[in-house]
Amino acid sequence: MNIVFFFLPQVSEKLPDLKQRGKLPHVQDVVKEASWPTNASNAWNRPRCGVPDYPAHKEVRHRGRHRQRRFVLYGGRLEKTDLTYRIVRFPWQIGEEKVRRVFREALKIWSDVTPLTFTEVQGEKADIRIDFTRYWHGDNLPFDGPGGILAHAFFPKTHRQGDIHFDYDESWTLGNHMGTDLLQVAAHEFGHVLGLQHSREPGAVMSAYYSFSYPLRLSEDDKRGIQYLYGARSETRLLLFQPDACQTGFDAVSVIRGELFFFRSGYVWRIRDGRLEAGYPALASRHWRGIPDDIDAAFEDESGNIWFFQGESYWVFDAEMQIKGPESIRSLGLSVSGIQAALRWGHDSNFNTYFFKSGGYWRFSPRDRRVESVYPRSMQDWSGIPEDVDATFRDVYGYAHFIRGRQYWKFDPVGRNSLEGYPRYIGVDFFGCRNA
Ligand SMILES: [Ca+2]
Ligand SMILES: [Zn+2]
Ligand SMILES: [Zn+2]
Repeated sequence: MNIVFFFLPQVSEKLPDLKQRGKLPHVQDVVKEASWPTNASNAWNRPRCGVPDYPAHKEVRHRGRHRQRRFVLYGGRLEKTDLTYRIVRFPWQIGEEKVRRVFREALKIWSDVTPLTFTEVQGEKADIRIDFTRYWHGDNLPFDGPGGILAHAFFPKTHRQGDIHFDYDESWTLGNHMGTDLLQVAAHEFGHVLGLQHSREPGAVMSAYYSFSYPLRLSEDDKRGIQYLYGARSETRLLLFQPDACQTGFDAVSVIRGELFFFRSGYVWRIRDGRLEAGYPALASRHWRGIPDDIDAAFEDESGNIWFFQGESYWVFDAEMQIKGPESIRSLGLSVSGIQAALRWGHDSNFNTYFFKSGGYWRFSPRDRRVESVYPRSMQDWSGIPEDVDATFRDVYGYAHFIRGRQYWKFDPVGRNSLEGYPRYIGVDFFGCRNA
């Protein structure tokens, strides 16, 4: 069956003369794209998405406490959250591996804030199909050559659900102004395939008009829209997997303002004077908004700021206020990503801090914000400590603790070796668990 066309003008504050309210067809079963008159004003030629804007009464209007939501839903969502995608044909300007990376990145902004997952498949059926086509290409929604319409996509619960088409005739490019940025357009079209309509918020990824803004990130409006459809990621995930301190290992541990904080999978345990504080474990995001669920390492610097690390990025907080991040850890002089542990080792006046990863460590000066060398030193300097540690911290007496799995080693700052009788179990010594 072919798709029925109708023409629906762009409703825009900037083009009040073009508003044509009134005789709009029933939007209930609209499956089509708009086609634009060629003799209209130049405004029509602004590069944009080929999916039409729907009239205002389809807009979901909720009054939040502070601001109105402006995202628009088409009326459905995909019925599963673990999705596959396939790239059928590629643009000629960009190498295939790079194109793959672009689509991964464009999907990630949606999966970062929802329970959605995306897996690329090749040569088999996929939930989302990405193609580069020209002019008439089989869906009654022809492209128009260079400029004008850049791409279009089909909403959930329509008969071409999951299809995304890019106009092959655009000069696709990445990260510069020499053409049309594939990442930006792809992120937008994925929003449609997942069920989002155009947003009226100018800076939104889901704005109908092409824009170029790096780094690519969802606006608050985009985020509310997609979470309205699929829910938020942390809630769905974390409520399922609250770890048991007697049974789990830890992502990171740090003393913060004299109290000991253990981190695991988005949760934090807070220990003061050897006792777990009431109300813990709690969501780490309650204290530090915006840090990832799976941090790699944390430490408190000499001015009491707390640093969090994850993958390529780090964040710095002054108490609960973020003052930096996400920043690339490369700016600290590291050439690896995913450090495993961070230790502030207080016996020298430079407040040196150590980063650990896979049998090596780096000395870092928080004052200079720089590791002394890009090359790691050998873990043999830490006598008796295993090569791969998950977390480390220094206690108030000056002992360093190194954690791996559910066990820890205690390191003597004077003798510079691991104390006898270790490793011991964290659960038993810090959380009062009966046995390990
Ligand atoms: Ca075009
Ligand atoms: Zn669009
Ligand atoms: Zn098409």
